[in-house]
Amino acid sequence: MNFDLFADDTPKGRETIGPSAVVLRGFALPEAQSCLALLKQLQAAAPLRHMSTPGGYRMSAAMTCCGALGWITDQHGYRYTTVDPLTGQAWPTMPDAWRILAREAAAQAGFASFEPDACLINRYVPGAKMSLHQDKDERDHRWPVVSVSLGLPAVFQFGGLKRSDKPLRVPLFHGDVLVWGGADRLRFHGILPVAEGEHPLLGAQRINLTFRKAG
Ligand code: MD6
Ligand code: FE
Repeated sequence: MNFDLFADDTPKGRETIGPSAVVLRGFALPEAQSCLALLKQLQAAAPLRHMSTPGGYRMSAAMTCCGALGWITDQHGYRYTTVDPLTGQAWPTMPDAWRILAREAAAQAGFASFEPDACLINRYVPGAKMSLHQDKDERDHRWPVVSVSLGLPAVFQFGGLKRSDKPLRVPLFHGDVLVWGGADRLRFHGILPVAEGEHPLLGAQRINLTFRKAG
């Protein structure tokens, strides 16, 4: 672990964290301001909400989606839907700028022609976390997942193919983009509780956008 990663001036460049997993440091920084404006619009159409796991636990991260498909969890399980159950409307359209950002990040990581049809938006306030899980509700696991971090930093746990495998800890900062697929696609992963803090653009929150080709 390189403790300089926790310094204020966030690292740049690319860090390989698995055979097919890479952190593109600061890749989304040029888009960060416009991302926030888009986020406001999307939230007005599809509000952030705390979903419950099939086992009945309320997730501490608030979630919404955009794109043709949105991911939900409730007492019936985890799945993708075309309609937001909260509004009864289709999920908002994925902004072109986001689709292009995700495609370019995937290409940088060696996944050409990535066309996401789903974007999950997670908001973490200090103390919120994401327990270890696999992303496996997508139809074709040959496509990668592209994850954009905005706002407060967080520690990403990157485990193995078994839940019991000891996870790596990867700090993620505002503007970082994580791409993974291939042999890493089904690795368990999660987010440790977000620490208190104030981000100059986002205040006391971390936003994560994850792009997938789900259908
Ligand atoms: C998060 N991310 O960063 C949660 N999943 O807030 C994820 O669960 C995730 O970042 C698959 C691929 C990348 C991710
Ligand atoms: Fe995930």
